[in-house]
Amino acid sequence: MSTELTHPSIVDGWFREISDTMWPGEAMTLRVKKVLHAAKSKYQDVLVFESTDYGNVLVLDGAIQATERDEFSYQEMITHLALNSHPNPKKVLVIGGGDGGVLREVVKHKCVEEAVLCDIDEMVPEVSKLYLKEMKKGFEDERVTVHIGDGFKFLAEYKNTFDCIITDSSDPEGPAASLFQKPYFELLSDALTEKGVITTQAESIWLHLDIIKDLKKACKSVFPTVEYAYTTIPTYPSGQIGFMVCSKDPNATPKVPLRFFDDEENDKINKYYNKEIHSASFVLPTWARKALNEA
Ligand code: SPM
Repeated sequence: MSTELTHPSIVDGWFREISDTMWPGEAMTLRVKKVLHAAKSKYQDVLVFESTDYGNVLVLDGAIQATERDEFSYQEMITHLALNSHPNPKKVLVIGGGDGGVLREVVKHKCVEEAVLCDIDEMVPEVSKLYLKEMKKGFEDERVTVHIGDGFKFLAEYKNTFDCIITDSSDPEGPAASLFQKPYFELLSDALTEKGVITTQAESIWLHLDIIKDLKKACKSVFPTVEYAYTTIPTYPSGQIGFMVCSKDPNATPKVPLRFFDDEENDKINKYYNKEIHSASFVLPTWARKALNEA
């Protein structure tokens, strides 16, 4: 007799994403068809469920990381904003991103010769390979190497190595908080080549302006070029999430892509990103622009 999996975040058939610190007083809810995986890894609570309308959903420590219906908007933007702001990215590192979605986007760039992923939690790639059929494609490219371990320790071993580094982190609570602070950006800068570019998950202007301001200050204390861009995504709190795009090149202009996919190719391989949205994603509403200009 098989026992159906359950999870405390699912009540009356609805998953509820509650956080009193990151998005107080609001919660995304998704209707659950079936729980596919519910377990504690060495580092976090890992839940995968099939939803009625958003496909399979990956949830870490109670926070939605990706749904099959809208994940592309986050993964395409965090990746192509970085890679298309570099003149010729050959070696790319992804910190976090164990679901493989960002890797899938990195390997769309033919100039990339090597893509390395470092995630601390081996359970995330494992469940992705089982339940997230589009995201797992990231692991299937022969240019990809996966390293399971601590991003800080991994980075400390590399100097002047990567052309782009993408940090696909969880929210800045607990261990992930260090990925939003100056020492981390110093490590990234050291691991980058001369004109290296990073993007890092940079939260929502609707909910986290103070976090974004502090993050921008930390980035600016290390990188000469720092800009905030964003994407829309229905299943992240407030439907919007940003990225800090930073370059070691003081003359870099991330708002204008240095490279782009031609329109025909773009429409075949990307669902959200295009060269127009690359530039448009840096245009902020007035209140957010004012707040971030002061940072
Ligand atoms: N590759 C996708 C992983 C997503 N990485 C984390 C994004 C954090 C988003 N913060 C909001 C999470 C709550 N839904």
